[in-house]
Amino acid sequence: MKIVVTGPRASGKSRLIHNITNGACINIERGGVTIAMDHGVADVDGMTVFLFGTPGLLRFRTMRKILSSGADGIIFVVDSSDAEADARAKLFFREIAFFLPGVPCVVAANKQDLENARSVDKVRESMKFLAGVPVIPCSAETGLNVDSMLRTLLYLTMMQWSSVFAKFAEYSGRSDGMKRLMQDLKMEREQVVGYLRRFELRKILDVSLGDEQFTVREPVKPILENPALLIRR
Ligand SMILES: Nc1nc2c(ncn2[C@@H]2O[C@H](COP(=O)(O)OP(=O)(O)OP(=O)(O)O)[C@@H](O)[C@H]2O)c(=O)[nH]1
Ligand SMILES: [Mg+2]
Repeated sequence: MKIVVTGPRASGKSRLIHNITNGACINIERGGVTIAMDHGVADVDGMTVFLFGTPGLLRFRTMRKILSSGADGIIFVVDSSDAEADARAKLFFREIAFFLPGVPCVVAANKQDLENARSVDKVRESMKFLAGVPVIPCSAETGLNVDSMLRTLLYLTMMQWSSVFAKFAEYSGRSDGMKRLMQDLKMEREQVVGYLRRFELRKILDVSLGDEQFTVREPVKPILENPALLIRR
């Protein structure tokens, strides 16, 4: 899956990706400020998660647009300890809703390890625009709730695609796999090929277009069949 990590400057996006990937990530930065992107790959129960962190300076909008393209989920990071950044967060929230309408999102109410961190209720009260989106108290510094926040998002993402993924599971490895997908999803070949390519890139499928076949990759099978496994811990 492709997950974009966005939010205003200094909210902790880079630190969060560092935490999720145990430091196995790149950050293109100058003086501690991201000027291009963060990138890291994580494995969650066999599912490959490609993380893209955006620059938090307003002027890098084009970079954020490029990084957001095709994302399956959004981690929106806010600084729970800095109420003065809330107005900026609103601008970034509008921006990501514009780039990725309808894409599942969770809010990381970050920096909960700090003494002056606000509770989730207070964060919600101050940032009304977060209504309807899960807000999870976490700390990129200590790792508090980082795993469950990511799992919640992956679960929401899997649910969003559940009707398509159910068909992937049903027709995986079958010689008429592609034809069946076209029939069941009522789609043209081109569209189905687009889906197959999308989820091949995200390491959910192996695709053999010549044979009109695809297979669900072994490590993701259990989650594809039962996404609730992601959050049942
Ligand atoms: N105490 C504490 N500090 C944090 C946490 N997350 C990030 N920080 C600190 O906050 C500062 C900014 O963190 P970054 O991860 O660089 O923030 P960013 O959102 O990537 O910033 P930009 O890329 O400039 O937009 C750094 O000094 C981090 O060490 C946290 O959960 N707790
Ligand atoms: Mg950064």
